[in-house]
Amino acid sequence: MALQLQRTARLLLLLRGSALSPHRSCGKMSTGARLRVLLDMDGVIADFEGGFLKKYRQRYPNEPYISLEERRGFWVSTQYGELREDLRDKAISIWESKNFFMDLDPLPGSVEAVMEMARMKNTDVFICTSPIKHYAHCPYEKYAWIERHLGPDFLEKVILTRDKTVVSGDILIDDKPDILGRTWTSTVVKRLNGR
Ligand code: UMP
Ligand code: MG
Repeated sequence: MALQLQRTARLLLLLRGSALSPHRSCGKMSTGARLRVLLDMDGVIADFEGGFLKKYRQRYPNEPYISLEERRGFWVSTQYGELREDLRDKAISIWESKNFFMDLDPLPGSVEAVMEMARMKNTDVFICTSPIKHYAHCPYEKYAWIERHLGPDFLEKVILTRDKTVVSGDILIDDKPDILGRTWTSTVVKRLNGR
C-alpha cells in the first residue's frame, strides 16, 4: 500500500532535469525557477498501516484483523466495517488514541528520500498532511514526529489541511488515489493506482 518514496525521489530528479514547468508556466524551466513539492505523510513517509495493525492487534487480540497483504482501498475503517460493522469504530479508536501518530515508524528509506529531495537544487519540499478531525493528539504528534525524524528545520515546512487542493504546489506526492477538493481532482493519479 505504501508509496515507495525513494523511487519517487529518483523520478523527481529526472523530472527536475526535464521540461517540467513549475508554477504552471509553459516550456522548459528557466534558470532559477523553483519546484514546490508537497509531500504527504501517512502512507508516504510514516507507516500508518503498519502502526495501525500493530496497535489494533495489541488492543483487540481476540478480534479478526486484516493483514497488510489483504488490505484493500484507502480507508482502513471502511474495510474493517465491511468485515464486521462494529470493527469500524474499533479501528477508528486506534488512530484517535494518544501516541498513535507519534509512534509510527518511518517507511523504509523515506527519511533519506525526503532529505534527498530537500537537497535538490531549486526545490522546496513541504510536508502536506491531513489531520484527523479528532484533534486531541494528532496535530501535535504530527509536528513532534516531523521534528524527531526530519529535524526541527522541517517544522517550517508543515502544512496541515483537510483539502490539499487549496494548497499551491507543482507536485503532490500522495498515496491517496482519489484526492478530491474545492480546486481539483486527481484523475491521473487515480488511473496510475488502478493498475
Ligand atoms: N485516516 C482515516 N481513516 C482511515 C484511514 C486514514 O481517517 O481509514 C486518516 C489518517 C490520516 C488521514 O490522518 O486519514 C490520511 O491523511 P493523508 O495521508 O491523506 O494526508
Ligand atoms: Mg497518505
